[in-house]
Amino acid sequence: MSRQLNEPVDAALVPRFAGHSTFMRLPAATSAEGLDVAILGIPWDGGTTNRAGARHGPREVRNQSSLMRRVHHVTGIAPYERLAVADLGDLAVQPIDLMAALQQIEAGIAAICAAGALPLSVGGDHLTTLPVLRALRKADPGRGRLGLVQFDAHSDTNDRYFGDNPYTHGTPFRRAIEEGILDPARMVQIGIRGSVYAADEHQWARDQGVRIIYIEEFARRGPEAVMAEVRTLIGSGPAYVSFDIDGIDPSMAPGTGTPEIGGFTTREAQAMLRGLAGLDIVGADVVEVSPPFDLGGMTALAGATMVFELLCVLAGNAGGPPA
Ligand SMILES: [Mn+2]
Repeated sequence: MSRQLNEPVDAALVPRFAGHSTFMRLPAATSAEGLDVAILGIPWDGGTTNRAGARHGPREVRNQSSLMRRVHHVTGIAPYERLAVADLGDLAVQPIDLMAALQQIEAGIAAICAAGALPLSVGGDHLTTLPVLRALRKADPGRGRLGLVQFDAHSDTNDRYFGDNPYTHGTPFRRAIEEGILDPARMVQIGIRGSVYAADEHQWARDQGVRIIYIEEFARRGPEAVMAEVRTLIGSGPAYVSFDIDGIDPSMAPGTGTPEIGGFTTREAQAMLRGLAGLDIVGADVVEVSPPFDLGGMTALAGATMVFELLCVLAGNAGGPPA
């Protein structure tokens, strides 16, 4: 293969606190052509129903991602030796018009798909995932509906907010099921908890066949058993991975708009992401990092680390010798 692989700026030559701020200190790219994985920001939180601020997520996750080194300490995978990766920058999404923003996000992801790259995006609130999924579905209609592995405190399958508004960060996965993008029989949500608006709030999702693993069940079974079930449930079909940072306990990730105490730890999150190895992942995101609520960048660091874990899973799946 003649494609060009990219390496992060050498930390032995330029200290990690210096230089341009890009995801993982990778080159900044203006196009996804030639890339296997495009890391990008979606700085938009127009779907947020309560405490806004996730629009500032990509910039801080970029900053904290300078702490990531080259090689995964468990798997030994050096992702940049296997995959062509770059920082594609942020999608230029305007913050005022929700419907226009959804179209801008979808168009941005569609361009990445058309270039043959896989989108690994950093939000932004969880509504950003809906236009990403729309673009992925349209990019390859022949591969069928997507499965979903969702790490989150919230199911995000509500119907309407503030009257008759169908698009908020509490509704993306209901819309994606309704639109025939996601196959609810191959959807699993892990870490769900917290008070709800109504006792039957999750019933619609359950009725569709979505597997909801509440945090209490997760705590009883642990990450390995849960991920074994996830791999069986997702099977060999295509799947998307969405990591809402509020799945992590707010003592470890306070910088998010809708924190819920009693969550999984950062270490459990890492263990779960490693358990995705072997799945046919067509795209992934880390969303809901909200720097205005963060402390010392700890939530952005958790988000950046999850991006690195996801990248290493993708690289492991790519397999084979270095290109
Ligand atoms: Mn969410």
